[in-house]
Amino acid sequence: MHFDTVIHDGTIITATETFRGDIGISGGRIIALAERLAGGERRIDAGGRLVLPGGIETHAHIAQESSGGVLTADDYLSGSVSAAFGGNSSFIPFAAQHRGQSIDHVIETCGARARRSVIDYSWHLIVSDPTPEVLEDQLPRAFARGITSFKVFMTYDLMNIGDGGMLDILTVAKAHGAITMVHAENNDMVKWMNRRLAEQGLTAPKYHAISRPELAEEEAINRAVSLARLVNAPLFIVHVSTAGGAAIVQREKLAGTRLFAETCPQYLALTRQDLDRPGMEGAKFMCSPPLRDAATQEALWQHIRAGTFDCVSSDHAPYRFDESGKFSAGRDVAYPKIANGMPGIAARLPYLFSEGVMKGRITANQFVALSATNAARTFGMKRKGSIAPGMDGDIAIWNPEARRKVTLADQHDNMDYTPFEGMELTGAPELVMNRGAVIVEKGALRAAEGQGRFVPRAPADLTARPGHIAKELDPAQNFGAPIAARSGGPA
Ligand code: DUC
Ligand code: ZN
Ligand code: ZN
Repeated sequence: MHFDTVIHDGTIITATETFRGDIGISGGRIIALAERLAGGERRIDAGGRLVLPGGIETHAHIAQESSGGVLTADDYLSGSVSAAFGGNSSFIPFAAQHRGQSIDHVIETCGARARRSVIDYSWHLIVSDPTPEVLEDQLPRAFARGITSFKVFMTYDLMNIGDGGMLDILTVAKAHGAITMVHAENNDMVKWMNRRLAEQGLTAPKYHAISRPELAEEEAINRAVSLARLVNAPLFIVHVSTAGGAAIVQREKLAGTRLFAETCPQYLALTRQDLDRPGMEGAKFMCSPPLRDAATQEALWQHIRAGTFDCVSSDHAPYRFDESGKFSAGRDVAYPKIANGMPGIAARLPYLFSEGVMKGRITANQFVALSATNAARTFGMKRKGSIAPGMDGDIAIWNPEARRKVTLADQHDNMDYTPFEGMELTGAPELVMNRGAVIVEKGALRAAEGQGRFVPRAPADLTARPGHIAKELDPAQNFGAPIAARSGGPA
């Protein structure tokens, strides 16, 4: 057998197995796994270090305009480089539709921007304007191109599509084998809190955390799940930040609901006290949903360990601490006018490895599941997320003993701060590959701009999520009303 590359003597870790051996790669794919493989134009000696599937980052805002017109600081070059240094071989940023835009236009714009990526990519569509044309023509065209997931918002006046809009999207998505992702926060609760805080002149960044109560997330997750259950459509709850929200996900998974969920490192590493820093420093820690408290961190770790979450994603939303980002509406503005989000695409996996695996909260196999395998299955990346013959040569070699302090320079992004600054982490990805090509090695970038490729995706893997048929949509129980047939069916 001819190998372009052999990775020799690795401790190979998948979501289910750990074994010592060699990996043979040819034509960008893994073609052999064995205790020992001879040959290879290039031989990489792993020396027993951990050989993992390259991470798949499924929540990143890259070259994305907010509804307020602010562009995130990372484009597809800097964003993908930062992801690669963080142990990722592919990512799925968002392609955001703003009101009045066609989905085809959004995909074309993102396609042009993504040509600079150094890692493989796809997009989740954000749908904010579900007109009949979008639902009937444009989304089906996107699915046919292999874009099989999108995000909707239950909050923000310019993005929120309402419960009826969500039912329409869930139904169309299901009919085409796509999965709907949701930002679940109760819009009216948040607006009510904003009004009360403004009336009392409470406008500093720390009040952002108060303005978006835990109950706003819990109520919206519950409602989103009910909407998805009505039409038996798969649903993915993004950035779960509360113990109550996680408990709903756990309950529904036990019941077999077609439900998936993620949480993010910032909800494990930081708290609302971080928003209470001097001056406007707290703005660096503003994201939505907001940071919570130590008890929540503990509960989220328990849910990670117990399998409630499918992914731990970064929600990389890079807005610089200047007029191009956080302060695009001015320096001394009230918190609702400060751009919402924080960077973390390079820190996601080192943080999860250090605090999760090295501190004994999760196993290395769980780390692989949370960082790559579940993402590949949920978002239909058939050749990614594991180490097996036939899979892409997307691999990260980790040194579990490397110790370092997080610095801005190590993030390799286009930001002027990292919220994880100064944290001491153990374990780091030292070599990263995408489709068999080394993209990061010995702290240096080896990838050429634009070598990433678009990945057409398949529907979500719904194994072990049988779902439920609502009586009122079951033709055997609803007097034969053809609601299911029109919607693509709840079965
Ligand atoms: N939602 C996100 O997913 N990221 C940034 C801000 C937001 O509201
Ligand atoms: Zn969101
Ligand atoms: Zn996000």
